[in-house]
Amino acid sequence: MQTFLVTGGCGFIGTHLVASLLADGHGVAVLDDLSTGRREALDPRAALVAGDVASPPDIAAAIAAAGADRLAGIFHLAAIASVPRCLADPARSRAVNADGTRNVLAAACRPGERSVPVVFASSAAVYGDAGTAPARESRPPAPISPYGADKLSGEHHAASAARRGGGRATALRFFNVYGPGQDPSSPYSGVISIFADRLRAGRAVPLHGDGGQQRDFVYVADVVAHLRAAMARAAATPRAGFDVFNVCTGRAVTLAGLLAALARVLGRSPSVEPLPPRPGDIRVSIGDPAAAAEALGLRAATQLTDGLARLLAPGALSAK
Ligand code: NAD
Ligand code: UD2
Repeated sequence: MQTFLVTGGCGFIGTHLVASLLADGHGVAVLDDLSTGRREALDPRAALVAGDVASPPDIAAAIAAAGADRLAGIFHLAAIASVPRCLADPARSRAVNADGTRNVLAAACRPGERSVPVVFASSAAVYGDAGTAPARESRPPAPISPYGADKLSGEHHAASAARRGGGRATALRFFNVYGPGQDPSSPYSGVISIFADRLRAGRAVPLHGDGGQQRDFVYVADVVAHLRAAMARAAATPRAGFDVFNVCTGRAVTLAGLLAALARVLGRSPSVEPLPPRPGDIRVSIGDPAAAAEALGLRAATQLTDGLARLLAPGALSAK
């Protein structure tokens, strides 16, 4: 049994990660400011510290709650996880998504002391709108939103802290994650949960732009498997350093194609509420999963129709 700290552990991906760690008998402490996450979504076996990753004392309190001596690693997921929200408040985006990551890494990688590995959520948004070929990690980043720029800045802070402090940091660039527990009532939620919720209720789906936007949708259980594999790899790698891997399927789906797939699974034809294109929106976002497959030994294998069927199972499509 090991003990881990999960920042953002009350959120969509965080609650799935915490459940997976607890199911394997590990101890878990969570640092979450409950801005989008919900206390009730967290398994009571995890210790919750309500606090902010933008505040170094809050991070220290969470590490103390986990038990500094027995802490095996930090999964850092806390962020403002929405492109429009970061556009609306770029100062807070920077404070949480860039400086928050710097703070977590500063606490984990301490020159001359025991460092703990950090695996953290970066984003496909760091690539920006870089064309139709699947993005490899070596593609020069070109973010087009404060969200993407601050995620990239978080990567740079993590890399510099790991090199300087002798620790190990792994950035996972998640593409578009979906699955049970993503709150469909928020306009800032992922498109799949919003579309599925509206379709199931027989309402029109709000479609920004022409529906030709392409995304690489990755099922949340596959994301959790990548997080855990990256932590296991970091723990088994004694040398200090920084790695970055995409978490994606390599398959492109247009929003129009997504609507058709959802309609098939639900047996219902969609009506659309047309909306203007969203500022800061990427047109095409597809990743190359080869580097993660090679280094971590796994692939995001869940097919979209299987993932949608699990999402649409009774009781699954709601904030947990
Ligand atoms: P989420 O909003 O459901 O979860 C984020 C959690 O972090 C919430 O519980 C929230 O309350 C908490 N949080 C936010 N700001 C905080 C702060 N300052 N201090 C402490 N806690 C804070 O989002 P999610 O979809 O679960 O995303 C998790 C991570 O994955 C984020 O870093 C996000 O940027 C990244 N990511 C998500 C996707 C996706 O498709 N969902 C894609 C790429 C990257
Ligand atoms: C997602 C993640 C973000 C991130 C990025 C990686 C969410 C909420 N955000 O941003 O964290 O790291 O992927 O590139 O998961 N759309 C509609 N109607 C809606 C909602 C969205 O048409 O009601 C469109 C939107 O304009 C975009 C696409 O659907 O073209 C996907 O939007 P999103 O908000 O689900 O995700 P994205 O790609 O902006």
